[in-house]
Amino acid sequence: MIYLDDLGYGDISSYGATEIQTPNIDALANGGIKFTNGYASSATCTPSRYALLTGMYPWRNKKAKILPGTAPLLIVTEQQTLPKLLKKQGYQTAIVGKWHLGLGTGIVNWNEKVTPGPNEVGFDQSYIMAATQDRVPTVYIKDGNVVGLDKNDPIEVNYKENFEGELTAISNPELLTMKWHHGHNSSIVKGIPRIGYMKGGESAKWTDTEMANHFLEKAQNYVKTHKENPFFLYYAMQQPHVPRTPHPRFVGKSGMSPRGDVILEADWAVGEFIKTLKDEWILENTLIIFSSDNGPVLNDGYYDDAIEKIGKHDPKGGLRGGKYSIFEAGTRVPFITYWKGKIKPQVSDAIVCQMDILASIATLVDTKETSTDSKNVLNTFLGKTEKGRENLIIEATGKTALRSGDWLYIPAYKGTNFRKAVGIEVGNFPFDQLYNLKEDKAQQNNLAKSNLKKLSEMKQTFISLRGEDYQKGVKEVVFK
Ligand code: NG6
Ligand code: CA
Repeated sequence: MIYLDDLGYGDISSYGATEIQTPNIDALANGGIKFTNGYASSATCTPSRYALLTGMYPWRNKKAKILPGTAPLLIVTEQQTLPKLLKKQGYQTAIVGKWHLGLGTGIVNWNEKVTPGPNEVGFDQSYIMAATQDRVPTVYIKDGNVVGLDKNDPIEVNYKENFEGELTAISNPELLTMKWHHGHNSSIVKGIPRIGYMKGGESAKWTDTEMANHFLEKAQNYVKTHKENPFFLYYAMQQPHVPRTPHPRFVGKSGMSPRGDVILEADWAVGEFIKTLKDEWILENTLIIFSSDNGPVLNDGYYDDAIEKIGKHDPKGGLRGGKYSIFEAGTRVPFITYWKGKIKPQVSDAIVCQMDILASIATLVDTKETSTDSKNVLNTFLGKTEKGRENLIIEATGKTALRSGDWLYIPAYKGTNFRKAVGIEVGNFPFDQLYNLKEDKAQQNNLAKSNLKKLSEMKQTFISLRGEDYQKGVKEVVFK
C-alpha cells in the first residue's frame, strides 16, 4: 500500500495534470486500474488512516480527528486491522512512514519504548514519524523507540505550553528559514516552525530534506529482506503535506513551488520503489494499491508560494473544495490498483473507498475475517467487474454526506462555507445540497429544490446508514 499525504485528484498527470509530469505513478495508473471514483473515507489524515487500517467508518469513533503528536493510540489493540488479519494468514507486516494515529496511552515518555503503537495493532515492524512533518516530536520512531536518541538529551513534548527558555517562532522569528502563515508558530526545529513544543532530542531530529530518501531506503530494505515470504508493506509517504521540503535535487524542478517539487520527488520515490520490486523479482507477485489520505490544499499554514506559483495546475482536477471539505475534492483522490500480469489496464468508474481494502484483501488471502464497514470489492480492485459500492458516507471534519450512485447529498450544516486561511470551500451551507456528479462533476448545480424525489430518497438512505444523530458533535465553525 503506497499512501500519499494530501495529494489531490488532479495532482498527477495520469489524472489529468498537464503542468506536472508524474511518469512513475502514471505507469501504475496506466498499467493497472485507474479509479475515477476512488475515495478516502475523510477529508483529513487521521480519520482516513483509521478507516484504511480498521475498515471502520471514522465517524463511529468520535476521537478520530486530526491528532496532536501526543495523542494516545486511536486504534484499540483488540480491534480488527488490515495488518492483523494478514498476519494471521502468514504475512509479514510493516509500516514505513507517517503514522498519525496516536501512540501510547496518554502520557508518553519519549525516552523509553513508546507503546502501544503500530506494533500492537498488527505491524511486526514499524519505522514511523509519530504524527505529521509539521508536528513535534520531529524524530523517527523504530518499533517504539526514538531513533538516534542521546539519553543525556531527553525529549520532552508538550502541545499546551512551551518549556522554559526554549525558542519559538514567536519569540525568535529571525531564526526561521520558512515562515508560518497560520498555526505553526511553536517550536522551531531546524529553522522550520512546527505545531507543538519540543525540548531536547537534538541528535534524533530528522533532516526534512532527507525524509523522502530515508523512508524510501527503509521501504526498499524491507522488501529486500522480506521478499522470500509473503509480506504487507504500508509505505506512507509524507508528500505533499506541509512543510514541503524537497531534497535539493528536486528544488525548482517543477517550476511551481516546493509543493510541485515534492510531488516530483514522491513520484521519483515511487519509481525507485517499484524498481526494487522488479529487481528483486517480485513485481509480478505483488498487488500495489496507490492512493492519498485526503484532497489537496495549497496554503496549509506556511508561506511557500504554493498559491502564487500554481499557474495553470489544478490540484483538484476539476472537483470542488479541497482538504477539509465535504465537497468532492476533499475525499475523492487518485486511487490505483496495479498487479503486473494479473490486472488488465483499465479505467474504472466504480465507487470504491480505502475502507474497503480490508475486506477485499481478506478475500484475496482466503479469510472470512472482516470489519463492520469494509465491503469486499476484490473483483472491482482486480478489474473483473465495474461494480463497486452502491453507497458511501464521506466525512470532513465531523460533517458527513452520502454518495450513492451518481448522486451526492450533503445535509444542511451550520457554520460558514469558505475557510479563508486555507482558501477552501468546505461545503458547509444551512440548506440541503444535492448534486448529480456524473453530469456536474464540479458541483455547481444544487438540485435539492428541483429534484425533491431524489432528495428525499437520499436523505432516507443517509439517515439509515449514518443515524439520526449525524449532527451530534459537529462543531459549528465560523471561519474568519
Ligand atoms: C491542521 C494544520 C495543518 C495540517 C493539518 C493536518 C494548523 C493551522 N493547521 O491543524 O497544517 O497539519 O492539521 O493535516 O495547524 S493532515 O493531513 O494530517 O490531516
Ligand atoms: Ca493528509
